[in-house]
Amino acid sequence: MHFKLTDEQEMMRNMVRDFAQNELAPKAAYYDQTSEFPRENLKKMAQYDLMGMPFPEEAGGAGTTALSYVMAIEEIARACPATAVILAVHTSVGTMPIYLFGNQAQKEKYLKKLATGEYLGAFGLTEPTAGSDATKVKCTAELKGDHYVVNGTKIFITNGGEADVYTVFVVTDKSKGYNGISCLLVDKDTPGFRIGTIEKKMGLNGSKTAELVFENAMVPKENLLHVEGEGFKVAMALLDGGRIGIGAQGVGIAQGAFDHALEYVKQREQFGQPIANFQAIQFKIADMATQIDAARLLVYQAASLRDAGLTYSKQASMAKMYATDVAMKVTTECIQLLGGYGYTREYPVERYFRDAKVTQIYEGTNQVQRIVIAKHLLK
Ligand code: COS
Repeated sequence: MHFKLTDEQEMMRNMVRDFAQNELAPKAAYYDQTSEFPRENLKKMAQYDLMGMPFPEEAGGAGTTALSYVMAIEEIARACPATAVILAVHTSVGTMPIYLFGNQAQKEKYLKKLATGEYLGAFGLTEPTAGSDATKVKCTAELKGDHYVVNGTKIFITNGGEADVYTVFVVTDKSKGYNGISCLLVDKDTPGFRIGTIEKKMGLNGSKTAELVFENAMVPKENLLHVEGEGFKVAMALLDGGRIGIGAQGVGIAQGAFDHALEYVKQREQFGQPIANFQAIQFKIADMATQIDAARLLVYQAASLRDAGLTYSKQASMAKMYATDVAMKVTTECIQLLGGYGYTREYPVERYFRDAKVTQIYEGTNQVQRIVIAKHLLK
């Protein structure tokens, strides 16, 4: 086992760190306060070849490993968590399905545009009655002639209303349970498809979360991804990869808040000295740094298994669960370290705290991660 990054990995991480700190961090509070979608950040990330990191160069991507990908997501989340989730969803569950399961025509139509950042991708699985139990999808797709006629709604869709193409999970055969779920690629201007409610959220305000509404939406039958009835397994396989990305986001959020808290305790004086001199503070920062490193190692482990072509479902869930719990714990402690200032918008730690919360919820709640881990242990 090697715990040291290669020179190439170090270089890539430093490049993304500099980019994120210089170009993304200065406007993170602005996007949080205005809820404006950070298009400008996406354009910059496209210029740095970050929009299609894991895809081969001939497909418009950068051909990076999963390990380098998670390091990049971590650095972007450390600077601007909302931008990190837009990118992570676009890449790992928005574009990856087309790369892994798309046919030649679908790849030609979508992959390059997504990988170069000309298009933005999204993933539509959750419904009002199907979240943790993804088998209970009710959105229907009936094949009539050359089109699937789609009816139903999807909720809590990251990049909803901003994406150009959506990977949407639908029931094509109700009698077959999860073996009757299929996956369709839905263009944003599909007749009968519209964006419904845009959620007002506690955090990650720069990223859009929307309802997708299908009213006799006409999706061309050639937009079926993979084969009918395999949609549930496609979704589960994609979520394994997506979860490593959310774990990386958790590490980045924790590290971003910690960076600010560490600087603060060195500057802030009470009782005639910097509060960093007090053991009560030192114990807290030691615990936080240890937890962040442990989370980072779990995320890197899951990504390395993926790079090695080994199974990584259990480790992806462990990484996602642990890293996002650490993000919540560390951001909470950071507010405590800053005291009254931590609770104000003058300092960014309250934003990291609000951004952290949803990482324990999306791409499978952390309770779901425990179910996945236990399933692997007990089988
Ligand atoms: N990769 C590929 N296939 C998988 C898989 C994975 N990671 N996990 C399960 N499958 C397959 C199984 O092999 C099984 O196939 P067979 O019928 O051929 O045996 C099938 O899918 C059903 O698997 P299982 O019985 O484990 O499904 P469950 O309904 O018990 O799964 C959980 C339960 C909770 C683990 C699953 O529904 C889940 O992960 N839910 C959370 C979904 C989620 O993250 N939602 C958030 C919204 S999307 S952002």
